[in-house]
Amino acid sequence: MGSSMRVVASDRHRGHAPLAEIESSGLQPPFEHPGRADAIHRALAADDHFSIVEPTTFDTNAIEAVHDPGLVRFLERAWADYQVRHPGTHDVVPDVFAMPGLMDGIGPFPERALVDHELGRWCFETTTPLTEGTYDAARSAVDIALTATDAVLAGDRVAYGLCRPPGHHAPTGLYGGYCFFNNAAIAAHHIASTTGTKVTVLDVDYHHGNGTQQIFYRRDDVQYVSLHGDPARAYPYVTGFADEQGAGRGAGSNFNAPLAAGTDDDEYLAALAGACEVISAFAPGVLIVSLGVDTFHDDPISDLAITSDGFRRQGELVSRLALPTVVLQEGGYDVDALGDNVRQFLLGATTRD
Ligand code: Q9C
Ligand code: ZN
Repeated sequence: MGSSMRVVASDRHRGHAPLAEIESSGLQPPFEHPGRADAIHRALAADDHFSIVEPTTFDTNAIEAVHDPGLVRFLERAWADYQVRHPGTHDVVPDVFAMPGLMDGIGPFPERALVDHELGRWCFETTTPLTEGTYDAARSAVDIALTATDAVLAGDRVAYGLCRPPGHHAPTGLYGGYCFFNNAAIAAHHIASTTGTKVTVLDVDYHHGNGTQQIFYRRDDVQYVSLHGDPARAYPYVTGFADEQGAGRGAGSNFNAPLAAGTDDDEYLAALAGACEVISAFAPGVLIVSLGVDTFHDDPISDLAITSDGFRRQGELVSRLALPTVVLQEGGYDVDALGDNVRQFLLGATTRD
């Protein structure tokens, strides 16, 4: 490798620090916690193939180009608003979800100023608490994604953004799945809208990136390609099936590869090779990788069987696309292996440098 890979990271992620998470109907310590990003940071800082830089600060324009501005305004003040009626609440979670069925036959869903009402309007599930520093952490993750993206647009062959919280479950107007702002989608739209270049988001996280799929489903300038646990058994259950292929102008620009439980390195790499053919046919100018390493065999919330060496092979395969590449962190919950697994993917991804 000619020079070290730029890693964009910030301590601001630590502000998002939930005490608990409702996982498979049980209340327990959160899988998505600050120790994750700290572990990745340590592993990359100890390897001189990487040089760690702070992000630039961006305003909300790039976020609001993808997300409902109402979601941004809500997340900015929701935790503080909640304290007024419920003083001392550490983890803010909705108790009522504003499901359309509540208003069936009555009329359009009303907008209300009460934060308890608004929580159920903007949040789609139970595992994603708001804490005091969540909004600042989510903004820092976007800053990281955009800083890594600008490095690639300025000529880096590969750059990595250590985003936390992750982003791929957040659609235009909702948060959930540990995600608040869709870092990868914001980066992809930023590239497509400022350069006119077609972009592919390749999502290798264990979970289907329902948010990224939704944001680009009707667009032909951003392709979404995902490998993930089959939603017939895996979160988020509602999306990620193979027959979701895009619509309107975006028909054919969405590709889902649902995988069986126990999928190993060779089987995964065969599916990834197929995904790379789909990407080559789309002919993007820039690639964004939503890098989840929760496909790891020891991950506590997933059921695939990828090894650390498998992540290096994934990176190598992606590098053969020979595209300017922005790698952004999504999931991965085996904290002991997390740093090395990310490092292996990134070393593989620089094979051609
Ligand atoms: N029983 C990311 O990896 N919990 N989000 C699943 C299944 C939420 C994962 C519950 C998983 C969210 C970025
Ligand atoms: Zn995941």
